[in-house]
Amino acid sequence: MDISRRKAPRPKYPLTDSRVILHFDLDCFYAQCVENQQPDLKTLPLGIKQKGILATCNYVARHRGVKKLMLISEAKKICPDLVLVEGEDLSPFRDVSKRLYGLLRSCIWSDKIERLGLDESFLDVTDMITYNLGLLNRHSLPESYFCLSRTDPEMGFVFDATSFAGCVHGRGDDDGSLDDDLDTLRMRLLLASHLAHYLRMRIEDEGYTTACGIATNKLLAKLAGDRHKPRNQTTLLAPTEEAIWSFMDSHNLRKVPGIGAKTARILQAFVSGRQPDDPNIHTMECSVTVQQVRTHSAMSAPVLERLLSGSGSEKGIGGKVWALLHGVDYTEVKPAQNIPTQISIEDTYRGLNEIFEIHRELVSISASLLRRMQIDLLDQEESDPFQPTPRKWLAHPKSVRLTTRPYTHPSENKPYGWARASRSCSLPSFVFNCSPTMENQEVIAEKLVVDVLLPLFRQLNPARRGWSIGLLNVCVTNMTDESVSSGGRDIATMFRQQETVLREFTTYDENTEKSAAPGDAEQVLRNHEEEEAYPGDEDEDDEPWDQEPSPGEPCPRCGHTIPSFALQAHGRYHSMEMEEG
Ligand code: TTP
Ligand code: MG
Repeated sequence: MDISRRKAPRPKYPLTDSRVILHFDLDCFYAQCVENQQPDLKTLPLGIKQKGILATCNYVARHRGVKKLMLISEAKKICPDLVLVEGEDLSPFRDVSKRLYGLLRSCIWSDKIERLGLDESFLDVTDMITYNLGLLNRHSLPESYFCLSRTDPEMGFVFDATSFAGCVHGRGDDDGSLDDDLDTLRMRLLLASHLAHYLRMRIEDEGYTTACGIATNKLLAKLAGDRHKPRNQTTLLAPTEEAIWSFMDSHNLRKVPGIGAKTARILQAFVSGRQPDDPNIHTMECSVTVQQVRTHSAMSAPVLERLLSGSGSEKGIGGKVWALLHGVDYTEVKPAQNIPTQISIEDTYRGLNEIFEIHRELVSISASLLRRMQIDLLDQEESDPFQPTPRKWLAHPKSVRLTTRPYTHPSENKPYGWARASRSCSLPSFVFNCSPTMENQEVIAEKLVVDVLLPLFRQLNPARRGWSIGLLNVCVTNMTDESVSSGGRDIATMFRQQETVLREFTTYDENTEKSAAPGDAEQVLRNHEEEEAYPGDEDEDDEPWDQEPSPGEPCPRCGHTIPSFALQAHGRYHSMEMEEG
């Protein structure tokens, strides 16, 4: 093997002038949200259920052996007094997530704060650290002051700069033998550890505990934060490449963000001398460490490229994975986004065959979608009731996409993406005329279904009947940010147009089976919003842990083994990760 081909990737930034990245991860997020609503639950083992699995559980339950993504039946066996709370309605979690993200965002100087899912954020605080390092008085380190504002010296906190806040991985102790470069890196990270602690306490004031990692890139910060959980923080002080490699080497391959289940399977097969398509490998937990792969005598970026490239894999995958194995991550913290990239609502069914059923379900999904669009895309500023200011759309999705999938029984074990088919077209502008009243939403949803979604449905399912639809998903996407384009449509103008718009199709609505009685509409929304229930099968949905556990199936995105009946719900978590990210 030509040794130069195995050369490790170089970090882009000199280690002493590197970025400072914080990674926050809320502890057992859904469980904390529920505990804050019902504080009595804090001391009890608590699980949040979605279908037949635990989306998460609190740390009291974890100490009793319960794990995230466990089957409810299994968790109940381990911990019979586990308290279960339904976690299908994501709205309360979204609300808390937005509030806490807003708090972090308001504390940093740049807009470099990137959300990952609902409970994780990366912050690039390099500017704040460089500024505060310049202010540090080396002669009075124990009474140091961290400035949180460049203009208001009163805004800040006192801290002891002789030691790190929280845990340190690596050479955190100043034994007097540090050279200047290492000393600078150490001081930068030390300051960051105090900033992280301050931010964690601000979040605790809001009732939520977090784990935080502090390091010089996103990959290392995320891995460092995982070291001490819950309610703790870890700074990675790794001043040399070797120190970074040694930190990386201790991790299981699957723990490395960016290395998915498929990649891990191929690499595990390679280092253990098996074929990647060995069926045993498919179901096996990943047991190889980064070290086993990184230091394997035949391993290199070109070898990784050959092993991992194939249909669907990105170009340059070998170099990317080689870099990750060495703790090198050039990716920037993406600037904060006010708007999601897409919004989708879906529901699953036990085989819809009649067009009136499909029509009815599409209207209910569309009404939920319109409501979500209003929450996420309308300017949230409260208007003065006496002088109403028009609320603006922050973004206009340009496209709408319908996805359908035939029903299959869970025992058929079809993978998540099996037979999903999609069609898109332009999103008609009348959806932006939707006012917050329920009646209006139903009417506009009806028009969207008749004008757009049913035609798309017929294109996707050209047979005249016998569709047995198992899933409907409606997604608005292709957002145009109005803050950077022509200045946004204002909703008052829309209301002025509304009468004309509504007149066109009010008659039609009155004649349909589902008239837009407010009570009905509300009921429909509550039942279906972002849900994947099987209507008409309440028994099974209510007590899924009474069922025989169905065989698990590895999630194609994260590799966790999920029971087939819960795969849809789990898939929704991943799509949320993409939307929120
Ligand atoms: P995680 O951060 O993975 O888990 P957590 O916050 O519950 O626990 P930890 O203390 O280990 O960080 O996920 C955040 C939330 O996302 C979690 O509370 C529940 C939800 N979730 C799902 O709904 N489905 C999933 O498959 C996963 C992994 C998480
Ligand atoms: Mg978490």
